[in-house]
Amino acid sequence: MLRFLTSGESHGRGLIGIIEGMPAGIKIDEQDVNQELQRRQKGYGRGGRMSIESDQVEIFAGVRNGITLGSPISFLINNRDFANWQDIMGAGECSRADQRIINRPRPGHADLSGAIKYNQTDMRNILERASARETAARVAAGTFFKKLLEGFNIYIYSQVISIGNVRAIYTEVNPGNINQIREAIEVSQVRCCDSAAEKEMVELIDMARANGESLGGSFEVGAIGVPPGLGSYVSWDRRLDSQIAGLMMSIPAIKAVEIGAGINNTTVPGSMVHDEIFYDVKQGIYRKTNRAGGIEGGISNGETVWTRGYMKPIPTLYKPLTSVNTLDWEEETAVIERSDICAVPAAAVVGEAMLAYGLAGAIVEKFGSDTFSQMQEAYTCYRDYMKKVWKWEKI
Ligand code: EPS
Repeated sequence: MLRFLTSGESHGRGLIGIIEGMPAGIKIDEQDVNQELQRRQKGYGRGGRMSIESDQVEIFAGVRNGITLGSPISFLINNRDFANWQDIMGAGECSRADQRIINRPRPGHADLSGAIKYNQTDMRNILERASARETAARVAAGTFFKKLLEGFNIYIYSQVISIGNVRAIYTEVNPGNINQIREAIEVSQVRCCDSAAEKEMVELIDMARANGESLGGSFEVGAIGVPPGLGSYVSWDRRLDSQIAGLMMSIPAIKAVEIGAGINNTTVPGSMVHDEIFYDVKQGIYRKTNRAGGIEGGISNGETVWTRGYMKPIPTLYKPLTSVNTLDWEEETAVIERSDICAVPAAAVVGEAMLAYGLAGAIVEKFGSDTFSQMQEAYTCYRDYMKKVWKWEKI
């Protein structure tokens, strides 16, 4: 079983990740991870923290000479900002801990619900872990999962679909255009391949910043090259779509998820939803549509697996909403914590890591997890079975 854990507070010493269940024999180094971390830091509308941090990973264990050992992998991402916070957020006695106390919870963040749950009068003890800073560790872990998937010719992509009320013209990603789309998205300030929409999104973010507002939006994350047969309907918790939906929802500020065109599919009759099945001797079994998002009955069907995450506007507003000071229960405005105006592009990169984790877990479940090469041999046998029995030519 593949699993991972992260630890660390936003202004503490750093973030730590531990991955258990990765096979031996995967080639990876710190530069691979750092490239992913840099992608997460980008995005128009990101806050001042991104000019302090230049996220770099140190791999502590589980990798030797650039190859995974099969043992637990651990890594560290130092918080450069800790230099400014060590007397406030250090593990030992802090001489300035009382200087950044929070008693005016931000509507929409974990401040109040977390303080109630953990009986914390200083809500900084909540927001430090609830912060989206934690997602840097997920992206680092996601690099390992992506490397595993690439050994099976499975590639992850993401694109921003909307920011606020600005919606991009949609371009479906497929094996034929993924490299070209990825190039366009990587140079976009908002990870959107519609340059006209990108311009409008940037303007909208500038307006939000000027008005003390924040913005949410939506993004698509997908995986091409996924073989049929991952996940299962036999038990509720093995359905691949429910696993992926949960992983996307676990990203801070995500409040809705759809698998494939799940939302639009509710508005049209069945004959316009379900992806008809065709066969010809050259292609084998194929489909002309993929509104199911590559998953039917909780099982991957060999089409692109795609999902969309819907992100609420970030709770910190520089024109704060009404809240309560929990010291005297008087009505006051919520605290203002340095924050992003819009982090939808960053959330898309985090979504890639979470989708990669879900699919890597399903691959490990189906093809084993001790040795990368043996998993690939098992996959070759599976592909032969798919071709021979199911006339499947796509993988
Ligand atoms: C973030 C780091 C945080 C926030 C932001 C994202 O750093 P700081 O709190 O020092 O500014 O900027 O987190 C949030 C917006 C949030 O609401 O949690 C990061 O590294 O992505």
